[in-house]
Amino acid sequence: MADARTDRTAATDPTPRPPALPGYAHVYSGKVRDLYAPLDPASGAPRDDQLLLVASDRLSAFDFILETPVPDKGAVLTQLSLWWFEQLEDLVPNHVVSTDVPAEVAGRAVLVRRLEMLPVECVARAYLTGGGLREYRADGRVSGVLLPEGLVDGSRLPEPVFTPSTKAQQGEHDEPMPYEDVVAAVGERTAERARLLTTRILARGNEIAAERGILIADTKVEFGLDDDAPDGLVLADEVLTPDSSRFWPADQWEPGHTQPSFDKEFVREWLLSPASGWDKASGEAPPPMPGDVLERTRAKYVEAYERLTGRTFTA
Ligand code: Q0Z
Repeated sequence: MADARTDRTAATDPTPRPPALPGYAHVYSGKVRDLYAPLDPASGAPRDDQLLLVASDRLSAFDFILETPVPDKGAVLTQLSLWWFEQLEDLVPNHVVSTDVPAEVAGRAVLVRRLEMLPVECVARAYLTGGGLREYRADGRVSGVLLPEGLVDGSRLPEPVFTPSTKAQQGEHDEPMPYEDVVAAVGERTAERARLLTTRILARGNEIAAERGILIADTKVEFGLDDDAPDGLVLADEVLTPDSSRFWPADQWEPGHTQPSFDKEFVREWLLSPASGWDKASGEAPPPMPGDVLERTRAKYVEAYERLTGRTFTA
């Protein structure tokens, strides 16, 4: 008989073990994704040149991983990221090797080149909100860049601004990292290239998304180093997904207050309403999502994918 105190598969466990994948060794798990190393068939040892990135259906809200997974979320985000890599191919090379992955994770996993990652979260902001807005209110700047006066929550910036942050430990929040610290960490040339690429990726993303009714307020990308790449940098991890970016519905954009989130609007609204019975300030885990909130949330991820790519999502 399983004991809920020791059974790590119990529904109450906040950190379920990632699924075992034959032929792969588990390397690391983030909040919503799992990382594996393919095993060399001859030696059985983990390869050191590749990784398998697996996106789960887990969803985080208010810094909690909700216990109800969102069906197909991992596949939608993986397919969206792959589509963006193609759209950005002329700007920057990427880490993708193959989408030929084990059946258990088909559609939501990608085999990638294992790179030496920059020790920096590369963030760019096209609209002002969140931490960027807090910085602006303090001294009129974000990440040292002087902005026009009179901007409010949701204002569009004159052009995307690079606002790098530190890579926090699991459970901690990233903190703003002054550009000069990025230079100290990776060198002038690489810092400048990362800044240029990150802002270009967001600008290109918004050019494409705006035609399809979505604004991308900000995004976080990761780069790996590769001596063979034109500028030494390779775009890695996921790119321009709702998990790595703030997507806003363009038709509801109204600077002056917090913008609704394209993907998490329904789940956040429900969690904050009396209907959920949850008190954000309690520090307790949120209750399981009702079916209608779950279905509407799943539909938003699929809608983002279909609007952006012009493709129909098929699981
Ligand atoms: C990505 C992450 C997680 C998924 C390391 N190409 C690469 N080479 C080396 N390292 C990475 C990559 Cl993408 C890398 N992450 C973030 C964590 C699941 C992605 F648990 N960490």
